[in-house]
Amino acid sequence: MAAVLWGNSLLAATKQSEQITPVPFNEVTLTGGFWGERMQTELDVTLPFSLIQAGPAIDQLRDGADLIEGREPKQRPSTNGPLSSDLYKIMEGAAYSLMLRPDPALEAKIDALTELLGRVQQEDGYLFVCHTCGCFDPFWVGERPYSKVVYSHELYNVGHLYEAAAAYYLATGKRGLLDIAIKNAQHVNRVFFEGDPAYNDGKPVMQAPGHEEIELALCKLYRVTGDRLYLDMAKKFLDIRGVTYRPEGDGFMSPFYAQQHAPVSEQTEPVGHAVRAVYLYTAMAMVDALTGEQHYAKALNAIWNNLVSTRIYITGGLGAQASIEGFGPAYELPNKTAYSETCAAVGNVFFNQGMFLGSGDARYLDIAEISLFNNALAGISLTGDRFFYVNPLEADEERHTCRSPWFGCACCPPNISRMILQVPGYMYAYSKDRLYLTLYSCSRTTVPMNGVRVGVDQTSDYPFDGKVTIKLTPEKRAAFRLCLRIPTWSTGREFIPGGLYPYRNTEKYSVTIRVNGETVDYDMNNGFAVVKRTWKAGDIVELELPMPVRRTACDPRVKENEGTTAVTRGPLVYCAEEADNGVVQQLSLISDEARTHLITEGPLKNITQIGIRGVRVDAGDRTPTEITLIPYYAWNNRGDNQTMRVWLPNLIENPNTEIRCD
Ligand code: FUB
Ligand code: ZN
Repeated sequence: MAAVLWGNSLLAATKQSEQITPVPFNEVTLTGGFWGERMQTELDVTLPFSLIQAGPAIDQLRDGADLIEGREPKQRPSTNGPLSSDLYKIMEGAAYSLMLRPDPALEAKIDALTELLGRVQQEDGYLFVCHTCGCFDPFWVGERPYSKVVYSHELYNVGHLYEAAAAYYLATGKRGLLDIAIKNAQHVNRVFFEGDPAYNDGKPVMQAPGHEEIELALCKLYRVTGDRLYLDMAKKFLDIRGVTYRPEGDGFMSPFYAQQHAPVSEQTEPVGHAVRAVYLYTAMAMVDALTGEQHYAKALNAIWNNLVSTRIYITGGLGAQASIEGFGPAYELPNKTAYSETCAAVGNVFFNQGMFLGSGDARYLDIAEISLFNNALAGISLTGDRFFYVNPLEADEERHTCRSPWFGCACCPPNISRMILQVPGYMYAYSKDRLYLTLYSCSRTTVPMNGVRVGVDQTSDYPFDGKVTIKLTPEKRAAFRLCLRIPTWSTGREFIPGGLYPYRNTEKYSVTIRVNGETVDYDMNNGFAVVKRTWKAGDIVELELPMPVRRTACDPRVKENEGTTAVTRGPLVYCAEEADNGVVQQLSLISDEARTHLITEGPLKNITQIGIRGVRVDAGDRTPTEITLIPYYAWNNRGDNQTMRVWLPNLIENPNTEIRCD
């Protein structure tokens, strides 16, 4: 079994000044707190629930296998192409869970599914049940395998299979699923880059898939097998995108939809379908990291800068237009009709985590963090068994939103689920003489610093409290730099880097760091407070990140948010919900006066809410009121059809504004 586990994280570029290695999620123990609770729900509820919900995807494979083997299936296999990708994501999540908590029954289920996949996979490695068993809609997947690469999802599906296979191999050392993935990847290489007489008249297909995913998955296959073929394939798929083929038309045939309008190394803005885009950018960052080259760095920097300054929601969500599930023009960020698909926020975390590991710059973690805590987490209920696909920033009496137990196209539930399982892997990283704390949480790990094993024990009520206590236990005295992430939201003038969301109340707050009770000086470097000293067992570091209630404005070019304010605290975006406030479209903010309150019972137990002074306007009457705000991720957990609003009319700076009750 491979000795090194990178989880979903990326190995950093070797050409940067220092190589940053993330501590893999299964080497970090959650010791309670926010993520401890979420992980418990994930393991106890979400995973078993997802496996039940994956019934149709499993039936599709079973019926397909029966048909292929000449038996009468229970029913005709479904023609829904992407179904198996959802199952693969669940299998990937199951693999992570097995690393955290052994479960022989779950392992047996994954083994049985592996066996089923082996029956469906063709002798030559092709794996897409719809074509193999002849149950397909040619409009979506073409008449023959790989005859409609622009939409068919054949490569998207197997990409998720590779991710599952890599994870399951690392979790169990079993090769079954990995061998299926390898057999398929070698087949894809023949068909797309060499020519296989059985496909495309023997000519190499040489076309990038219409839904990115296989590129980043091939990088993972490379990492577990060490076989360079897969990294080369990932790079080839990236380099032919927008070069060997450009669709023409609208919708999914637009050249922008799947980022095929230009060679990827020349792209400058995020365009098209948001999930496709962030999977592409993640793969570009991974390939640069794994090759140690900077093929895509210029493009990635341009795309990232444009993203954070013109097209990201304050919740970290991506995708303003439902019609393409993707990006609109700069500053088009509608609230009620925001698409902000859960998968896009999950992909945004992958992308930004990769950008951090390639650069050591904490700005990327600021974006990863707000996408995770706000848009991504909103995608799953607090009970772990209800989901959002789209994540609007406002719901009114006409446009309600309900959580759903699953979806016909169920990409989102297993995506947020597999992400939560990997969150411990986003907490620590290290380089030769730097120990990075990147996401604060109650957790414990051991990090190798210059050959000395250093125990780290962290306690914190983050994200509700900015105090973090870290106990260091090096095996022997060790000199290294402790790098504590200082998020943009804590001291800067804005919520996230990029200029879209400046704070209205711009008081300066400072960070305090104490070592063994004494305040210490630190250097700021790339968004980290760096404390350099020789550490000994039992040293206690206390970090205090200021976490006042902030009123956050929006760049005036976002017309939708004119005259409004969002309330944030720490990395969390807050919202007003009907369950606390009645119809929230009647509310406006009139003062900065705010107080926080920890909820101790009910569905929102352990969540800090905010009370802020406001006014209710109903039938022309203005009534002063305290507006109750809860974290955006926690909305719609107290019944459906709630009105909700993130951006509230702001009468503080604009006292004469007429209040709209639309
Ligand atoms: O096409 C597969 C997935 O379904 C996409 O990533 C999502 O946006 C949804 O359309
Ligand atoms: Zn999705």
